[in-house]
This record gives sequence, C-alpha cells and structure tokens, in this order.
Amino acid sequence: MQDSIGKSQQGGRNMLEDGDIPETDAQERIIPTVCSCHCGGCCVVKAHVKDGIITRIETDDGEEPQLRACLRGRAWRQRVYAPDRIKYPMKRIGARGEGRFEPISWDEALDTIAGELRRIRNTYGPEAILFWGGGGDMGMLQDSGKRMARLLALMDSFVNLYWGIASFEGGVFADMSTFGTYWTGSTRDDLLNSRLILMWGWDPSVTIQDTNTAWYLAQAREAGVRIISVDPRFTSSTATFAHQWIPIWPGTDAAMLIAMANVIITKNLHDQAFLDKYTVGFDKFKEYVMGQEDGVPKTPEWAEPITGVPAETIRNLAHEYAKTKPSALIAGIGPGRSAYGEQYHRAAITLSAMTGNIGIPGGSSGSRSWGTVGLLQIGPGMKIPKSPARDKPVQPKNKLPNRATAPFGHGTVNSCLLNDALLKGRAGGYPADHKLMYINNSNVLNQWPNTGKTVAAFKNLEFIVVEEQFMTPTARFADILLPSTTFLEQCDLVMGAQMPPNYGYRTKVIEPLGECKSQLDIASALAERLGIADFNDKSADEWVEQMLQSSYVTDIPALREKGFQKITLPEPHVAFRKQIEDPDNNPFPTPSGKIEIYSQVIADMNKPDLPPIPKYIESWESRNDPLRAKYPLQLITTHTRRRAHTQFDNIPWLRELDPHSVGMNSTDAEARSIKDGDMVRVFNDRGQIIIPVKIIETIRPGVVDIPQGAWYAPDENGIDRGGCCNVLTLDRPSPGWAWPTNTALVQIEKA
Ligand SMILES: Nc1nc2c(c(=O)[nH]1)N[C@H]1C(S)=C(S)[C@@H](COP(=O)(O)OP(=O)(O)OC[C@H]3O[C@@H](n4cnc5c(=O)[nH]c(N)nc54)[C@H](O)[C@@H]3O)O[C@H]1N2
Ligand SMILES: Nc1nc2c(c(=O)[nH]1)N[C@H]1C(S)=C(S)[C@@H](COP(=O)(O)OP(=O)(O)OC[C@H]3O[C@@H](n4cnc5c(=O)[nH]c(N)nc54)[C@H](O)[C@@H]3O)O[C@H]1N2
Ligand SMILES: [Mo]
Repeated sequence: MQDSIGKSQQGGRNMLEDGDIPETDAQERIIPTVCSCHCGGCCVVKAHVKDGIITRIETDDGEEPQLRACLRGRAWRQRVYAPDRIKYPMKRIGARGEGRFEPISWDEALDTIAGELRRIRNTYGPEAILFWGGGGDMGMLQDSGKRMARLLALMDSFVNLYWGIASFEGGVFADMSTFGTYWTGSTRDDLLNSRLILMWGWDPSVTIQDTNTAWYLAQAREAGVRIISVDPRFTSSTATFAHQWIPIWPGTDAAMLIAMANVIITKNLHDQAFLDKYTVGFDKFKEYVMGQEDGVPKTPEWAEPITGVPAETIRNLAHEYAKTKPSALIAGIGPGRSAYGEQYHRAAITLSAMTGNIGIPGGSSGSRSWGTVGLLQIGPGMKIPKSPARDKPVQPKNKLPNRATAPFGHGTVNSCLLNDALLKGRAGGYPADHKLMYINNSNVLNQWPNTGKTVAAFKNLEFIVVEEQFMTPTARFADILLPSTTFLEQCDLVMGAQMPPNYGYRTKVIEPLGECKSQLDIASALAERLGIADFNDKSADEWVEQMLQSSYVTDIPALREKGFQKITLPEPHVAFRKQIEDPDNNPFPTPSGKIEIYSQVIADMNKPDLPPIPKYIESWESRNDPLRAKYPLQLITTHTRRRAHTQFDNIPWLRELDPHSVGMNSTDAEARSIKDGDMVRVFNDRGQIIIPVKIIETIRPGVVDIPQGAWYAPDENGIDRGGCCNVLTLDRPSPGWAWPTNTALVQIEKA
C-alpha cells in the first residue's frame, strides 16, 4: 500500500489509481498542524507521518478548551490521498463542463495562461479579466487567492468590481445601518453569563463557526441556562441543547420578532430608559408595530398565519424573553440568507435593544451569529499579522467598497449578480464585459445561485483558469486546470474565524503530491512568466515568520513546535460594553451616535422595499405566492456536517456518514406516495434534480431541505443527478443585499 503511493508519487505522471490509504505500524513522527477549511473552525490535526506518508490523524486531547477537529478534520488523510486528486497541470480537450482533460507540463500551462492574460488585457482592457477567489482554505498566507489578486493588480490587469458576502450580507446591512459597524458580537464564552439563549436559526454543533461554540453551549445548558430554538428543522443543536423547539416557516422570522415586540410593548415590558438613552426611532417602530402606521396591529394573531407559529407560543416566548435578563438572542445567518433577510436581522437587533440586552454580559446585540467579533476591538497588543497582500493595494483602480464608509456598496456589482453580469456585461448595464476568469479556492459554479444560468455564463467566457485539488463542477469548465496542494503540503498560518484568535502554525507535513503547487508558488511562477520582478522575494516559511513578527505571538518557536497557540481572554468580550457603560465618551458609530432603529441613511436611499424601520415584507416565492399552486414546497439549503460547502463531497468516509438526499416530512411524502429512499425529482422553473429522498419528522411539513454543496452533475438531459441545490435557487439579491438561497419554491415527485 505504502509502496504504491510512494511509487506513484515519485514515478512521475501516473495518476494514483488506488484510493486505499497506506497502513503502517512502524515508528512514525507526529506533526501537529491546524485544519481551517471554510467552516470557520481552527482545529488541531496531529498528523502521523512515516516515510513521508500520512498514516493517521488524531486531534487535540490536551487541556480545555480543546480545539477538537470534527469528522471532516479527521478525514483529511482520505482527502489528501483521494484517487481523484488533481496532480498535474491539465488542458481541456472536451467541451466546457464535459470534464475531459489531458496532462501538460507546468511550462506549457503557465505560458498559456500568461499569453491569455496579456492577450485579453491588451484586446479588451483590464476589466475583462475577472479574478474569483473563495473561502476554500482559510490560510492567511495562501488563502482566497490574495496572491493572485495582487499579481493581477501589479500587471494592471484586474479591477475588482464585485462586493457582497454570500454568508451574511443581510446581517452586515442590518449591522451597518443600525450600529454603524459590523463588529457587533461578543465572544462565545459570554454565553455562560446568559440566563436565556435564543438559538434563532442557528445550528452550531454542525456549522462550527468557531471551534468551541458548541462546547460553550453545552456548558451553558449544564449550568441551567434555558435554551430555545426557532428553526424549521429540529437540528442537532436543538436536540442537544434546547429545552424548547419552535418550528417556523422559512422567511417569516421578521413577522414573529415583530409580533414579539407587539407583546412586549402591550405589556409594557420594554426598557424605555434604555431606548431613550441609546436608540433613535423607537417611536416610529412602535407606530408600525401597534398598527398606527397602517391600521394593522402586528399581534401574535397577525403573525400566526404568516409564520405557522401559534399565537400563544409567540406570546409566551415574548414574555419569557422580556422578563429573563440577561438574554442572548443569537440571530443565525441562515434565516438571513433569504429574500428580505435584512429585515429579520434588523428586527432581532431591535428586540435586543427593547429589552436592554445590548452591551451587558450575557446579553447580545441581537446581531448575526457569526463573523461579528473584530480583532482590533479585543484588546491592545493583538495586531492583525501582516500578509503580503496587505503590503500593496490589491485593487489599484477601483477599491472594493468599504462598508464602513459606503455601507451599501453603491456603484459596483453585488456578487449575487455574478452570472447576470457575465452574461449581459455592458449591454446589460454592468461595468465590464468579462472575457477571462481566473478562479482559485472557490467552487463558484456550484455555489452561486441559479446554476443553469451560471453554466450558460461560463460557456460564454473566452478563457477560464482554475486552481484546484479536485475535478469539481467549476474545474470541469476550465481551459487550464492547475493542481493545488492541500494545507498539509505547504506552510501557512491560520486563525480561523475564531475569536479570540487561536493561532495555528501550519508546517509542511508532507511533500506536495505529484506536481501540485501552493497558491503562493503558482502566483510566483506566473509572475516570473509575466516579467513582474518584485512580486515575491520570500518562501512561505519566511512570509509566515514575517507575519508572526508583526503579530502578538511572542514565542514563535513554541508556536511552531506545538502547532497552535490557544488564547483565552481575561474576561469575555462583550460587544458595545463601552457604548453602554460610558455613552458620552463612546457614541455608536452611526450618524446619530445611537442605535438606529430608524435609519435615516436607509430612508435617504428611498427604496420602497427597504424601509427605515424593520418591517415584515412578504417575499417572492413565499407561502402566499400564487406560484405555490405549481411549486408548493419551500426549499431551504442548509450547511451539513458532512461537507464544508462543496469540500469533502467526494470523500467516501463522509459520503457514508450522510448520503446526500432531500429531507422531507412524512406528511408531504405520504401525500405524494413517496417512500424513504425513493429517487425523487425536485424541480421548479429554474431546473430540476433527481436525488434520493430521506423522510424525516424533524422538518416542518411544507418545508424541504437540500443541504448545499453537493456537486452539480447533469446527465445527458441536463437533469442534475448530483443534487446541487443551486439548480433551484434564484440569483436575485434582496433589496438589502441578502442572498436568497433559502427562498425558493419547488415541487417534488417520484422520479
Ligand atoms: N444554495 C446555497 N448556496 C450557497 C450557500 C447556501 O447556504 N445555500 N452558502 C453560500 C456560502 S455562505 C458560501 S461561503 C459559499 C461558499 O462557496 P465556495 O467558497 O466556492 O465553496 P467551497 O466549497 O469552500 O469551495 C472551495 C473550493 O476550493 C478548493 N480548495 C480548498 N483548498 C484549496 C487550496 O488550498 N487551494 C485551492 N486552489 N483550492 C482549494 C476546494 O476543493 C473547493 O472546490 O457558498 C454559498 N452558496
Ligand atoms: N459543517 C459545516 N459547517 C459550516 C459550513 C459548511 O458548509 N459545513 N459553512 C460555513 C459557512 S461559510 C457559513 S456562512 C456558515 C453558515 O451557517 P448557518 O447559516 O448558520 O447554517 P445553515 O445550516 O445554513 O442555517 C442555520 C439554520 O437556519 C435554519 N433556517 C434556514 N432558513 C430559516 C428561516 O427562514 N428561519 C429560521 N428560523 N431558520 C432557518 C436551518 O434549518 C439551519 O438549522 O457555516 C459555516 N460552517
Ligand atoms: Mo459562508
């Protein structure tokens, strides 16, 4: 076994046919490193290495808080040695998407790419070149193609026109307009100070987000903190931590939150002193909630038929939330990834303000659940390490909108509109006609909404380069495909999305497989071809060393030796504590200096579907849409434990764990004579997929779930057999720029 891998590695160009993993019982070294691949975690991986081969992976078993890797982290051995790893540069010999390629030399690959970059730059101008990075691996040196973006910028061949985060743009909109900043979260250890935690559309035992979120929730539960989950699904986190589950229809959360506000105001349970001192616009919100504005009081009885939650349940939750202090309303980002998702986020923040839970230990700003703790806020001495991309501007021509100053990204293209911009270009009002797309660290074709349209857009491009580890649906469209190393084959530094920032030093654990190169090495090699002399004068180790010099890490050799450094703060970081404790000296960074329940900035935008106070707006493809006659089921597309987005979809251990399927309630299945495991057709006007059905009682009738990230695999009739949910989603951003990937109506029938 070991021999076959060793040989195929040294033996040049034979692709590894045998996917078996080498076994050895002889002496081996244990090399610590850190997994951080697009779930936000930062988890210890101890790689056992013998003769240059990883033989086994263990994780943290040291002192608490441990940084224990999940199933994906522990499956890395199978991923590194997967038989379908791309190990050589390749050029396409079939049609785009067909996946037929032949190996070529690095020289040929780089010369071709350099030639195409020059040709397209000279023929059409820099904006014809589109660079697309993703979150595949979160290494600070190698990740997200920062190197490549910088290289293209240095050759004056790249203008970044796109902005907007798939994950939580609705939440960012709400934060920016209400608080004036998107650093709106407390550290997870503060959950232990709560008396009540509302997990609103939040399943962190699966989605990790920060390595130890679930560990803190477990401690909170053991300490007697009451936990309530509001989610269309009875999730793992609900089962493990919650005392109560409130199933809700997707996309209606703002209505439920607003009805809770109605109860709180009616019973005079709101904290008027807090509202007077720290907020503006509550009166206008109150007029809307109580019905003075439009004649419709937003009572629990009003919300019941909208949300599917009994009025009594809403009323009880409102009482409990308003009377228990401190309470942490953690607004998950899943409900926010829907049409009008920004209204849900604004309503959650408003409820936190009404109950005076903002800025106090154990409370919460009500803001989005993730990506909310700003490093710089945490304390002196914790500097963001410098990375080479930050040394020089990445976008010399057109800066990505900084939402602190241009919060709503005027003048550039929202990333949700990528396929539309690719298809229509200038003629469709977009600022560029893209001809060449350089993709790295992203499976964009699979992950952007409305796959059918994205496929058409990709067929339209003149040239596509993809750096990848696997033949992903995106890679199949490449003209030149470059083989990428995994983090185990290169040096890097990580923090994950974890705050406080546990640092991981990634030593190169094994030599690159085949002819794989790291993202830094590929960019450097290309720079040489393009005659850009000053692109890179350091090795990855030297870069990491330099990044650490400007960080707060004092004992670099110890970090290198151990592989990680855990940071514990003297006390939990509580968002907006200063603003609440000493408001005179610490205004909120909004125009009024206060929390803006009514936002004049939004009012000035003058968009009827973007009101200055949070409102429930019925979305397209809602339960009341006439389209339901044809497509009666609401589709949600959750994040599953078995993948990080599309990553690990091809890894047998994880496939076995959770075969990909559409989750459907037995009531809906019976109505269609569908049995567990049947192949079903899930479809709407945008496309169709055929996958097995899993009949579950843990989802609300009327709602179905296709976990996002399965690989698009159309058959000869164009029907996706891989189960890529984006075949069914709509590429239309919400007015506040939330992605609508949880807003789609579908029908299901036996295939
Ligand atoms: N319907 C629906 N769609 C969604 C979502 C949803 O909830 N529903 N979620 C959205 C969200 S929140 C996000 S963040 C996006 C994620 O979208 P992506 O960032 O495109 O998703 P990933 O699957 O992580 O893609 C990363 C790719 O990079 C590759 N990769 C990993 N490591 C490396 C490396 O070191 N070098 C190189 N060159 N490549 C590497 C992986 O093999 C993988 O193919 O998807 C969005 N799409
Ligand atoms: N295992 C794993 N972990 C991941 C990722 C992954 O792909 N796999 N991706 C990472 C990334 S980049 C991101 S952005 C995050 C995403 O993290 P989240 O967005 O939090 O994850 P989701 O599973 O999409 O959604 C969370 C919950 O919201 C519920 N939900 C969906 N729609 C609604 C609604 O309308 N109302 C309510 N109340 N609930 C709703 C879902 O049932 C689900 O339980 O996860 C990160 N962590
Ligand atoms: Mo994300």
